[in-house]
Amino acid sequence: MKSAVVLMAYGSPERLSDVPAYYSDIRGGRPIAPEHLADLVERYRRLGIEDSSPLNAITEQTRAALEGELGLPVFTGMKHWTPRIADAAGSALASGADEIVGLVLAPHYSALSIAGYREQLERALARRAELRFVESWHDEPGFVELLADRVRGTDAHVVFTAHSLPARILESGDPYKEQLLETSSLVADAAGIREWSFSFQSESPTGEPWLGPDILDHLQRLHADGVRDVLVCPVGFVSDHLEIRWDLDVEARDKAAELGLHLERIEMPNADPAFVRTLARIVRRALSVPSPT
Ligand code: FEC
Repeated sequence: MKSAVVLMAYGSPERLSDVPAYYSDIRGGRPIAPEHLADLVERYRRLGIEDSSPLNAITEQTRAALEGELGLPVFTGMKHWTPRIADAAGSALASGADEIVGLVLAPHYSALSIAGYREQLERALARRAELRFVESWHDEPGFVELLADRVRGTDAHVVFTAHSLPARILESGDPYKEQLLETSSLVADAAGIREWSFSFQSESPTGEPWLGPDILDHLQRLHADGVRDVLVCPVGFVSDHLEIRWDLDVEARDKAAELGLHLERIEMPNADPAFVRTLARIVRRALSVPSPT
């Protein structure tokens, strides 16, 4: 069989003028309050996305490095921007692949996140190739070790974070929260960290309850408990993007400063060669090909 990889990420607008269409894609056509759109445009403006879009650039670096590591064609597909997942599927089929690994650059499964990537990919492939879709890699040893290396030796209280989701996911037995806590616990154990906790971040104004605690409230609680140094380890994301550079580096930092807390965050995995080797290992396993030891 001829194999290829479709490497999927959330996607990010390249220009401020892209933001309305991007936001509308995220909302799936549901209405957007003008003040929410204005607020999002302002966040992207202050991040300087007209000059560089970190998520898209890092995803391309990761794609190229993974292709080199695997010796297989790897195509990028974005959930909410271009190149779309359907474009990547088309390119993979055009390369002659009849076996395609679908890998999302998000380690934890939820019906409200990973399932959406899978649907887009399955629809585009329309059974023209065998799909080996990786549902979750939240306990992948290389990923756990990479994060453990970034928190090991700290004296700070480690706060693991991930994107929040509407709280209704818990009613359907969605594994998202459980997988997040499992990654956090594996990383803390591997690094010998005793003082740690978990909080969500990046809740969206959709008018329904989201999973908490949100990091901003959580920092307040930690401060009240006497914590003075915090190291944030975002386990639910793998690269620098709006939710990292704005929600943590601006909002959470501002909140910490207001409280008199010292807050740092780990470097994201981005296209770190050790991370790319871990992704390659996941792909090889999906293809039932042994990895070099
Ligand atoms: O850097 C960038 O330009 C993009 C950063 C970005 C990432 C990301 C990851 C996740 N999201 C997840 C769930 C939701 C749900 C909604 C939602 C809304 C937004 C909005 C922006 C946004 N998300 Fe996102 N997300 C990123 C960006 N996300 C912008 C819209 C405005 C706002 O909320 O500020 C609510 C949708 C709705 O309204 O119905 C739900 C999850 C992840 C992590 C997994 C993944 O990466 O796929 C889950 C990166």
